[in-house]
Amino acid sequence: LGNFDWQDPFYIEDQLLEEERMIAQSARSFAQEHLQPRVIKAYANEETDPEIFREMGEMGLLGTTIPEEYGGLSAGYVSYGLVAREIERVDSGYRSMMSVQSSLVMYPIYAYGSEEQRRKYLPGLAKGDLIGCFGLTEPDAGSDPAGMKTRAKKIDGGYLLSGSKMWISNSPIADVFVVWAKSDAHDGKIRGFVLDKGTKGLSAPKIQGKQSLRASITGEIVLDGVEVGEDALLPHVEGLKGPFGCLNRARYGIAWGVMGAAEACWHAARQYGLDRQQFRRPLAQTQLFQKKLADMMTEITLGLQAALRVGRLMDDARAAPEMISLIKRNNCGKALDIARMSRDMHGGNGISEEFQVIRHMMNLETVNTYEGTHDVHALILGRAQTGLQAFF
Ligand code: TGC
Ligand code: FAD
Repeated sequence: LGNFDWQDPFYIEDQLLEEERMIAQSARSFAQEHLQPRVIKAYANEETDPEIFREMGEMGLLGTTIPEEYGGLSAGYVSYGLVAREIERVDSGYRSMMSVQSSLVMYPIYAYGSEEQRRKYLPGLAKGDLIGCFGLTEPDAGSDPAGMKTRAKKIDGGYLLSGSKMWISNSPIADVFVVWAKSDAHDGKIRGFVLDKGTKGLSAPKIQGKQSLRASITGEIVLDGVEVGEDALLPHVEGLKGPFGCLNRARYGIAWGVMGAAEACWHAARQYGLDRQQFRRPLAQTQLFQKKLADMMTEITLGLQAALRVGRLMDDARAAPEMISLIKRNNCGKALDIARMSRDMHGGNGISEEFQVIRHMMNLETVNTYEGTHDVHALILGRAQTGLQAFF
């Protein structure tokens, strides 16, 4: 029989290719050296340093799966997931910045865009010289994006866009806006548009006062009669499968990312339990404490193994959206439970910024909600096994 490694019970590390291990290692060094030292202050002050995009770009962490000829890394989805895990080990907000840029902005431009759009935007987005955002959610259309009110009206030589988007990561600092609207020129079907910052009628006010994901800036997108040319339309997709094609990738990355945040909380709880004495012995020498550590280890190990399995299927082009719903939902819910448990195991210190677990806990509330809430993914999985849709 083999040895047991408490940090990696199923030898996930062994199941990775050499290239994947190297990408994970460089993402880890970057996250620990460049992101960890600034996150406590950034979160406290609700500040996002846009320079982080350039730093991630320099490390090759933006557009990991996009071909090299457009500035990406031509790596697979397992590599992308490993990057998400390492960044989210520090903070879900930083992972959010990376995953919006990679899966929700670069991917649709690559997959649905014209050659001109690819060449115009992808290299700058990969370097982090350009910052992107993705506008699907609206004030009255969140879980039900088919209910969106944003419209694209055909005009001479292009389109007139009107409407508003809500809760959009990166929007106040974005240069490139991927926006979804119902187009009257396409039978009212949903179409994607790529807009440039500075276009008349386009603005992106910041949403202030978030108590979660404070290191990642969030805003609205206001489209007050924005005129764009034909070249702004993403030509190669129509309908909800456009935005969902991007969400599949981002949700998959989140399933890895939240396991990074959960690992940070687990390791912190273990160390705290070894260091802190009560009743003349370490907290870690109590049955209740050890049971909680065992639960954390179990859920994280299973969650990582599941994410790796789906990543391999993604790389083989065999992953179904329902598999992604399963791991997004499970891993977010479990990570949130683990963060709450770790907060509790730290006692009073658990509420202090210094111990960091409450920041992960607050962040994971958002991650459990965005990209399809925990319950919406349950309904997707319910429909998949009964053939009955229970959304309405
Ligand atoms: P439904 O009838 O199920 O489908 C409509 C059309 O869309 C297609 N489709 C998919 N295609 C590819 N992948 C998927 N996962 C797909 N899901 C659906 C479907 O095949 C159909 O195509 P067609 O050609 O037949 O028309 O649509 P519905 O309106 O009943 O949808 C229900 C539901 C709940 C599944 C869906 O609307 C949903 O998932 N809602 C959640 C919304 C959501 O995830 N929003 C995310 C916004 S972006 C974000 O949160 C970014 S945060 C990023 C960060 O900061 O990290
Ligand atoms: P609602 O849809 O109103 O849901 C409220 C509650 O009702 C939830 O518990 C939900 O599960 C439940 N519910 C909804 N429908 C049903 C049903 N049929 N049956 C049972 N229960 C139901 N969006 C973007 O487009 N781009 C972004 O970059 C982006 N970034 C975000 C960043 C942050 C910090 C946050 C908080 C959100 C972001 N979002 C973004 C929006 C996010 O995707 C939505 O908040 C999410 O999809 C849920 O929509 P909602 O907030 O309108 O909630």
